Amino acid sequence: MAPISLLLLAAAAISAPLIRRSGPAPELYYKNSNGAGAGANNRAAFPQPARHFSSNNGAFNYAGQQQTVYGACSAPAVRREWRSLSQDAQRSYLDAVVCLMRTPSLLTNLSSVSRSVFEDFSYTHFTVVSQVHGTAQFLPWHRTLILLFEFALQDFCDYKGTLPYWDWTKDASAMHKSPVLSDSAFGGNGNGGTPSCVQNGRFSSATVLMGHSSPQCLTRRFDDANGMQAAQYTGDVVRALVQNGGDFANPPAAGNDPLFFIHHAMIDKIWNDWQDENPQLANAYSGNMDSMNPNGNEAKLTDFLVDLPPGGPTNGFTLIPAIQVQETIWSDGGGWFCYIYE
Ligand SMILES: [Cu+2]
Repeated sequence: MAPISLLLLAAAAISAPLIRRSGPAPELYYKNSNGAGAGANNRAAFPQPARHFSSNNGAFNYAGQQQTVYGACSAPAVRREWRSLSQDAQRSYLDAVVCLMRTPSLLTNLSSVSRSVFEDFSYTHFTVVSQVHGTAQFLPWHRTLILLFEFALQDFCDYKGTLPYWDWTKDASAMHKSPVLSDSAFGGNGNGGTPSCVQNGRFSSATVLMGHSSPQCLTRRFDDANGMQAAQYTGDVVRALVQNGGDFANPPAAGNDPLFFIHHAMIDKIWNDWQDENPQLANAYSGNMDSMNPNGNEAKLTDFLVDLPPGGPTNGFTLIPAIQVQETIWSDGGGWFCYIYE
């Protein structure tokens, strides 16, 4: 992304009011159960779904899932930037994440695969990593993963809030001063050892599994040597910051770090902002489906989101429900997708 557009985004984030999608409905959007066409003229026709999953059969259960119908989101949840939450709200978010790390896995009872519901997310991400990075599904798939994570916090850990996002542009000039990376929040950089363990914050005693042969400390290795101006916030600089080492730097292991979810909420917000500024392109979707075939251009709005492969150690249990890309294109399109960013 060009530096200038990030500057504009940063400026817009400071003063932007809450924005509902105002562009055209995706042409391929589902029709509702009465057969009525989708779109603004049929707004009231579809009920809000019981959007949370349940676990009463010991697995992620999507029986309550209803298809997304554009315009059916009448009361969107609002996601806020981390530092605009009260201390109490920050604490309850972190409490809920810790709780999810202590909630036994619903995908498998093999502790070598996934030990908790939190790790069900990092395991799923780990397993399908080549199909959801460097591919067309990057934005819709991560949008959905973090939405399900938000639901899991609410369903399994009684979390009353929404998923916060981390506007890292606010921290670009001094990452080590970020309140996100403070003692009372997500903790800061690793200790520089091998592994470079995070030793402060709410997750200093957590152990992580994906991408490691056995459980080990959560690791980070940020490069905070050069203060950055927002104008210098280029892709290379971001890579130096987050890809210098540690779990977050390695896509298969990235889901180990609780920062992953608030970081992807920021990415998701940027997608939203871009759609608002480019309504004629807001439904655009194309590209390759596998990072091993970068020139493929086979992706379609009717593709289903990538899920765990059949078989494997989870005995057919999966996290990602049958959702088509077109259902995810609008964060407040309807059904489960009913949130906006402040
Ligand atoms: Cu990812």
